[in-house]
Amino acid sequence: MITKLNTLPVLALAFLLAACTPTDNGSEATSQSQSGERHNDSTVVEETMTVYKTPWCGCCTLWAEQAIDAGFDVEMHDVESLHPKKEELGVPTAMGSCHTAKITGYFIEGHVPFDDIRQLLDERPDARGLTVPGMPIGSPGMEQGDYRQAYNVYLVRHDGETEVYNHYPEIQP
Ligand SMILES: [Cu+2]
Repeated sequence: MITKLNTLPVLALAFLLAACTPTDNGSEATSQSQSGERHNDSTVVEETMTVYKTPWCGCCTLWAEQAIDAGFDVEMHDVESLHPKKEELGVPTAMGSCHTAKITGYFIEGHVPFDDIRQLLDERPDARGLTVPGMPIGSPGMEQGDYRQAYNVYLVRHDGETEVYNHYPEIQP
């Protein structure tokens, strides 16, 4: 039982990394026009957001670049393995994604939309952080045309309990 639980996150992570690489190559040409969008509502966020990612993760970089465009002060760190950081910050293994960020005591796991991070910093709930598990198509940094699959942003409480913080419905272009 224990060995099964231990191998599962590793397999999930390998899948995530494999899934990220093709989108990286394909989206390089389009990332320019996307980051050229104007964000009129973006007031500067004072707190620095530290982003931990593996060197070969393209969608992680796209997300971090969009965070900068959205007014966040971003510091990027390449790491060989994200597991120690996820463990330190209390990201539930079943709810992980391709990159892990930290801002004022909260973790931000995966492709979390930036308005949700702003809301978190405004509300300051008693929690560990926010996560978008996996890598949903159409989340920030995971754009594939105009399609968006439905996904949830989860708030992870200190006891490990999770609740839906925001829901993004499917968009069919
Ligand atoms: Cu990703």
